[in-house]
Amino acid sequence: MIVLYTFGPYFGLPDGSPFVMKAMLLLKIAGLAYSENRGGYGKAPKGKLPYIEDDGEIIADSTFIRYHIEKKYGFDFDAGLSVEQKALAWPIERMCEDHLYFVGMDVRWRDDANFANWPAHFFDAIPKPLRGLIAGMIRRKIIKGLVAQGLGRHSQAEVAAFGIRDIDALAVFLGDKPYLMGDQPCGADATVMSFLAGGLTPVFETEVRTATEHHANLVAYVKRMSERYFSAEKAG
Ligand SMILES: N[C@@H](CCC(=O)N[C@@H](CS)C(=O)NCC(=O)O)C(=O)O
Repeated sequence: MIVLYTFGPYFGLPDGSPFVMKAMLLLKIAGLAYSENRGGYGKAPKGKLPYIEDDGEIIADSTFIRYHIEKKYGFDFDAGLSVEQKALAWPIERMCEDHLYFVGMDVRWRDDANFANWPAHFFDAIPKPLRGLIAGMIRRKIIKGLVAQGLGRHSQAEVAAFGIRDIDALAVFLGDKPYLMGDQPCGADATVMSFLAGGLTPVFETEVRTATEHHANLVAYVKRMSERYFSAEKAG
């Protein structure tokens, strides 16, 4: 059986990482059984989760996992989509993964209140004298990464404005369709659902979350996808 390496359920979500959630959804949409392993981070070939192990083969990165499913299992995530819809799916996914993701990281790790509310607790298992030091070190490393990426150079209000722009675009694009491209979920739904669900978690207080909550179609979409793919599971 395929093994998916995950972080585990956080923030009331099936996994704390939107990329891991995307991989879960891809496997579910393709109808492939998998087991989860929460102990793989230290051995992650690219230093990040998710990755999968399938019959001895290791595939790292959610998009490469998608390609693997398509190639090995012959599953077409974009069945029935026009050439134009397929072309559009790619920039929508890139906006979520390469822009909205960093907005979310900024909100969780740079904002003091949000950091204290949850990311700080990732370090609870570390004994007290070291805990604050390590948490501070990791936090600084992540913020440095956000500066290198670019978004971390802007004020938190400017970053939020960019995030809201992404959310508004997703809301307009989804419109009153049940799924991004119509009546059935496609590959890009795995991505969009994961990032929207992550952004809607009540754990973090953000203008982007409020903006998302104001789009009834996005809220209903997350509920629809959740019920369809995660209703049997209990998120932590
Ligand atoms: N492009 C990768 C991104 C994966 C990624 O950024 N994973 C994050 C969690 S959301 C991670 O493992 N971060 C841990 C680290 O950077 O040390 C994918 O699509 O799988």
